[in-house]
Amino acid sequence: MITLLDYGAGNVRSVRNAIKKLGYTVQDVRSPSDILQAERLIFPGVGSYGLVMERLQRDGFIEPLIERIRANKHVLGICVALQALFEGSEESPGVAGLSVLKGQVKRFRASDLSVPQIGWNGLNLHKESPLFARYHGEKFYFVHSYRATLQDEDQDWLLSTTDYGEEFVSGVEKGNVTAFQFHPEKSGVAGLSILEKYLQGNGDSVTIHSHHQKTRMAKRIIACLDVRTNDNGDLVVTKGDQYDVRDKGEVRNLGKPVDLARRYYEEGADEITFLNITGFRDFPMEDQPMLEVLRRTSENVFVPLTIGGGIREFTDSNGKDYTSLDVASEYFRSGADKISIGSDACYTAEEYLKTGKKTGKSSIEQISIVYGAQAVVISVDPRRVYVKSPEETTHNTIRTVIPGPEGEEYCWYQCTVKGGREGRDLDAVQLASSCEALGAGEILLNCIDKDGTNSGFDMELINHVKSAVSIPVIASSGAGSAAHFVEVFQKTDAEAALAAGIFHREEVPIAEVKQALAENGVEVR
Ligand code: 1PR
Repeated sequence: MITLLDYGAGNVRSVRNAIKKLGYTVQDVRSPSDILQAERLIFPGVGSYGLVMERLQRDGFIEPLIERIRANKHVLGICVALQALFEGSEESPGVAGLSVLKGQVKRFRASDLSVPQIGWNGLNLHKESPLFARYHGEKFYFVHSYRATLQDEDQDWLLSTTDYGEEFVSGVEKGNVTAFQFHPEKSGVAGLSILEKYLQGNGDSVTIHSHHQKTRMAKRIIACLDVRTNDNGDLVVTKGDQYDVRDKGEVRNLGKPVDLARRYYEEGADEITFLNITGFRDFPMEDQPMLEVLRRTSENVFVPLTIGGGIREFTDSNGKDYTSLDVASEYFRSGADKISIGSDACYTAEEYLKTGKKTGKSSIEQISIVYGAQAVVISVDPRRVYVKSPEETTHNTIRTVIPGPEGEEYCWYQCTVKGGREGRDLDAVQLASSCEALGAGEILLNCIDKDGTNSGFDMELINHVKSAVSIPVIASSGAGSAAHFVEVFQKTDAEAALAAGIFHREEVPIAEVKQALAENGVEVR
């Protein structure tokens, strides 16, 4: 029996599912005394620092947690829970942490690396721990903008460090109290094995060989599932050519979302993305099948799940208002780690560019404040607009090696909404940089011209947008071979590459992509 401290701040479903998958029963903390009485307590980390501390305070959990840690009873903290052990964080100035460890958690300083750190990175172990018996350098999933370091007096807590521009504390352990900055429940087989050792409560200690090398973050390979209801009313994975998903009038059916997601997880995908492509029409809170897809997927898939489509405020037929935060929260509760916003991000960016003011009311701002920037992805659906010279438009242009139909040497990337159906007076750089300013944590950069063409990613677009933001960029659209992934990581600084068609049609296995990358010196999991 494992006790879970669910303070209702995000996706705790994954931790719950991971524990269940490992054959244990989960009991929730209902009152402060449960914290003291639990045999083994898991303290998951979701939400921003301030939100976590506020919830713990509200429920009267702070004192018993400190008491439990001081009494050396079993605790496993994850992500923000590690940070909560410290006195405070730059993320939420003035909010007191549990203060078991000295010092403040600070934002990554790295200037040439994207923040948040989102992805798979390794560990350097600094002490023996039964949890890492037979650890062979596997990578774990990190997602955070703030990182901890230990003061001299707390060095006896140091379990592991990781490098991301600088060396930070990725694990602490003293006696029966352990905390990780990474998410074991999102770290595939390697993460589940650590969790299993913790739950079993036994395992041999390992001898640490101290030949430390800097850990390296892997480039992520993401499998994307465009989901919609077909004309028979079944929820199917579909795939378009330049966003047209119909073939002879019928919506293409490439499989069932839950089954495909599981297959990609087992084949080594680093992340799974679901896009509810008709979400702009249907209201997701009434779209129970999509929530059910998430719930069922998260029972068997232990890598990050992103869901997009239809995230916006909405008034239903009974006149009940929902904020975009309500919609996103429902997705998080159902097993999503990140949400992705498409159309609504365009409208928000347009408003922001017009007024230069942050209202605090946009979906991006609301969700990012509560769940953290790393939980908010912006899905960009641009298409090329050719011009003869940059003076012809007020938009950000590039000089392109792929000339237009009339030999034009310049183009800009026009953002679209409603699944590419409507072009806006907004370019991809404007959208990405406005959304970053409003608190988005990642850009999912599609390209309508390339989507479904198997002709390779649009390097020019990726470099254009990547150079305008300091948050991670996922390259998407056009992958047709393993070589295209090698090319995108060699020619751009994208942190991740996403594909749909080649995986659905089983043209290129994920393992082949990873192998090609490794052979070309690109770090992979
Ligand atoms: O606008 O917030 O409701 O979100 C709707 C979401 O649905 C957006 O993220 C948008 O990208 C997506 N979407 C809408 N219509 C389509 C469509 O295809 N008709 N999906 C669509 C297009 C492209 C990627 C695709 C890559 C890789 N998204 O999903 O997976 O292009 O494809 P490939 O490897 O086969 O080339 P909102």
